[in-house]
Amino acid sequence: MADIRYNWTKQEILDIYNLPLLELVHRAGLVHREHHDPLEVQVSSLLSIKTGGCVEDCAYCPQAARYHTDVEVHKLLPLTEVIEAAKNAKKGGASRFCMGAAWREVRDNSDFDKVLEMVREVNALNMEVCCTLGMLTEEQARKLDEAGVYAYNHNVDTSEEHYNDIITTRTYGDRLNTIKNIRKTRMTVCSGGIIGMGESVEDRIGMLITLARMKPQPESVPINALVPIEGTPLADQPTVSSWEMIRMVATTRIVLPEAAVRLSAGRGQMSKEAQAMCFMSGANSIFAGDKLLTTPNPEFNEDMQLFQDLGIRAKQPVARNVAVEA
Ligand code: SAM
Ligand code: DTB
Ligand code: SF4
Repeated sequence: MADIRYNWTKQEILDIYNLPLLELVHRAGLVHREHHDPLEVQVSSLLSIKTGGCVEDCAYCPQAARYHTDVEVHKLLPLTEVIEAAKNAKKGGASRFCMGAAWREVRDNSDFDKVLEMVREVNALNMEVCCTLGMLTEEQARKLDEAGVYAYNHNVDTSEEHYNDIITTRTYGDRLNTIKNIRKTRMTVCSGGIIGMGESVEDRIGMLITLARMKPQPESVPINALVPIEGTPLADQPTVSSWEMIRMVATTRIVLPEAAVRLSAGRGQMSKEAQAMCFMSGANSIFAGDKLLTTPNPEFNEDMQLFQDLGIRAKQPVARNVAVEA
């Protein structure tokens, strides 16, 4: 698209972020309408296929082994359980099924082979398959692609400057490298971050610059509000205000005009009206289902009621390597 810019400066984005809120929402809405159907929202469903016991030290994460959280740890789920969950998600109206694992990185072992089988089977249900399994080599990315993964989620999480305050067991460069490996395949890139981790507005903008300078830009950008978890170093962070979430979504929409902007974690802390303002500001994707990976999410029926109240339609899946069911 001719009007995608890859050379945004910090000051330009800062000026956008700090516009009077109603002006910002309006401008983001205009960009949104130019590039997307404003009444269509993509619905993803999440399943944690391997929970807890992770060796990394991500300060926000309930699944890091070193923090004492009350997350229910389990090994890789059996295939049948995953397929059952995917079928239920599809029945509920989700077009994308996202499988998450509390791994630092994918290892070439039997668990990875099992995940590849899960991908093939979920794909055969005519759903877009998404995975978020940690760092990947080029070879592993290729295997996931061949099994039929539509999108791989790997968040940059925050700005490069703030990264070391949040995670020390890997670098920003490691993250970018995995994203490069995803790009070498047909998989689409899903990458965003979290607000409410004690970062400055400049850090939020820095994160958006990282994403906006990627060529091509990520197809999907999740914006998470921190869900503070007892036992993690970020447990006492104050809840992100809805206004900040709306500002962040609107700014993301303007600098990443083609991406699906996903209103991700933290939606449960927002009113229906605030969520509606996020949709007006360019959010066009949500996680639905009563659970994210380990924390609660709005009830599915509640979301469908909200869609009805706002006149929103759930987007149909884009088929990949799939024979559409009769
Ligand atoms: N282990 C893999 C990784 O780190 O890439 C995949 C799973 S990890 C849980 C996926 C993303 O969930 C993280 O990058 C982070 O952005 C988000 N996340 C985790 N805990 C969160 C929390 N408490 N609040 C908001 N977002 C969170
Ligand atoms: C993303 O950016 N948000 C989702 C998904 N990618 C995998 C995860 C949110 C997790 C919130 C905390 C939890 O439920 O454990
Ligand atoms: Fe592990 Fe991912 Fe949680 Fe970090 S975010 S501790 S890598 S599961």
